[in-house]
Amino acid sequence: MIRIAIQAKGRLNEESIELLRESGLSVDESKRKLLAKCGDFPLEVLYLRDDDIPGAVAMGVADIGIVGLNEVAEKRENVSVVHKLGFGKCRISLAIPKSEGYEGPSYFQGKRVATSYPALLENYFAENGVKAIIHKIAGSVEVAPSVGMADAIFDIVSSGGTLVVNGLKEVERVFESEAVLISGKNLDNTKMEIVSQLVSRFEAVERSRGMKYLLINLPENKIEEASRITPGLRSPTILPLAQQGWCSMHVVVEEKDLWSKLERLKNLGAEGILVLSLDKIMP
Ligand code: PRT
Ligand code: ZN
Repeated sequence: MIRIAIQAKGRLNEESIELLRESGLSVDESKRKLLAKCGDFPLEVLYLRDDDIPGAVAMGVADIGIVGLNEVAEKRENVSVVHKLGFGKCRISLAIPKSEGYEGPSYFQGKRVATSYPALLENYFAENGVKAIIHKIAGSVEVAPSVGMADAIFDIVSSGGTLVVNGLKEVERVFESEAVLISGKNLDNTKMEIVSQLVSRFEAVERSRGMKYLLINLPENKIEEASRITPGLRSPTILPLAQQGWCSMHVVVEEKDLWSKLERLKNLGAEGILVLSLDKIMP
C-alpha cells in the first residue's frame, strides 16, 4: 500500500482526482475525508493543503504527492520529482506598476517586493546581483503595490488577467511550473514498484490526450495514399468491407491535425468517417 498526497481543494484538486480516475483509480470516499482508499489498487489518498505536500512526502507521512513544481522548488524539501503531469501550468514572474519604465533586473535594487515565494525570489535576486527587500505575504499579493505595501510583486501568472486588473505588467518570467508527481527518497522496492505502475498508467492517459480514433471507408486502391496522410501509431489497421473494392481503415490521429487530414482523406474518396475519443494508449 502506498499513500499519495493531493491538494484538498484548489486549482490542482480536480485535475489530480481526474488523473487518478482516468488511471483506473476512482477514489471511493467523499473529498471531505482526510484519507480515502482507491478501488483495488494499493493506494491511499491523503488530502492536504498544497503548501504541506512537499513536507509530508519528505517526512514519509505520504509516500508520493501531486503538487505544483513551484511549491517543490520553494519548500526545498528532500523529495524527488518523478514525473511531470502537464496540468496546472503557470509561471512565477516579477511584475511592476504598468506606468513604470523597465530596463532589467537592476530595477529592483532597493525596492520592496511582495511574494509568497521568498526562497525562489531570493535565489533569483542573488543570481542577478540585486539587493531588494522581500516582503513575504500569504495571499492577495497582486494588490500589494496599489495599497502601498510594496513596489513590485513576484507571483504566479497564468493568463496575465489578474496583473492587468491590478494595473501591473509582467517584466521577468522567473520560474516555469506545472503539476508534478513527487516521491520520498527512501521508498522500499515494493513501493517503488507501485509508483512505477502508477506512472505507466499516467503515461497511458497522457498519450491519449489530444488523440482521436478515426474509422473511414476507403476504396482499396487508395490505401497507400491514405496511409501517408494518417500513418497512425505503427501503421493503419485495414479491414475488408463486404462490398468488393472497399475497406475500412482504423487509425489514431492527433486532434490538432484532425480537420486538415479529414479534408485530404475525403478528397481521396474516403466516406462514412467516424471520429471516436480515446481513453488510454499503452506503448
Ligand atoms: O489551499 P491551498 O494552500 O491548498 O491552495 P493555494 O490557494 O495555495 O493554491 P491554489 O489552489 O491557488 O494553486 C495551487 C497551484 O496551482 C499553484 O501552486 C500552482 O502550481 C498552480 N497554478 C496554476 C496556479 C495558477 N495556475 C494560477 N493562475 N495557482 C494560482 N494561480 C493564481 C494566480 O496567482 C493569480 O492570482 O490565479 C490567479 C489568476 O491568474 P491569471 O494570470 O490567469 O489571471
Ligand atoms: Zn497553498
